[in-house]
Amino acid sequence: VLSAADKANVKLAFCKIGGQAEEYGADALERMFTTYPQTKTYFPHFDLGKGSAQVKGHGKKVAAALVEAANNIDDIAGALSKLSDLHAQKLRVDPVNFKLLGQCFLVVVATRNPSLLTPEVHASLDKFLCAVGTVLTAKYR
Ligand code: ZNH
Repeated sequence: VLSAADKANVKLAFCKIGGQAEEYGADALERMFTTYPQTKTYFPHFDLGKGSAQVKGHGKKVAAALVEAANNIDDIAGALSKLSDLHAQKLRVDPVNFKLLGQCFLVVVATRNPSLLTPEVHASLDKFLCAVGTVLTAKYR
């Protein structure tokens, strides 16, 4: 469960990431595909080469969903309800992959903005990314 301090840390982090969120999203995806190649199997229809416009476009969508979740941190399930339906009914991504993408996102934050990622913000962002993954896999059956 996200504490009041976690919520404040997550909001602060996304505030500082600001307009660069889409680049963070694309970097996180690129890292996930390289570090965990098995994740590429969900994107057979994508060009996954370095600098791919499709990966950039998808990074933008993923980042927008994370920003939406951060902006509605007291009701992440409500904010991502449609996306949760999509992942459960259509995409059926194995839940382990959400942890991998979450890890990659944290590494990207650490690389791009090291001073932002204090141990406290790290812990709060980790909890937040887990919460998002839980919401997106909640309707699997
Ligand atoms: Zn997912 C899609 C988000 C994870 C896979 N996604 C998607 C989208 C979004 C998202 C926003 C778009 C939708 C529409 O269009 O409507 N994701 C997300 C998030 C997360 C995720 C936020 C976490 C954090 N995913 C994930 C993973 C995977 C995935 C981990 C694997 C590996 N997705 C996916 C796919 C898709 C999506 C495959 C589809 C794509 C296309 O376009 O085709």
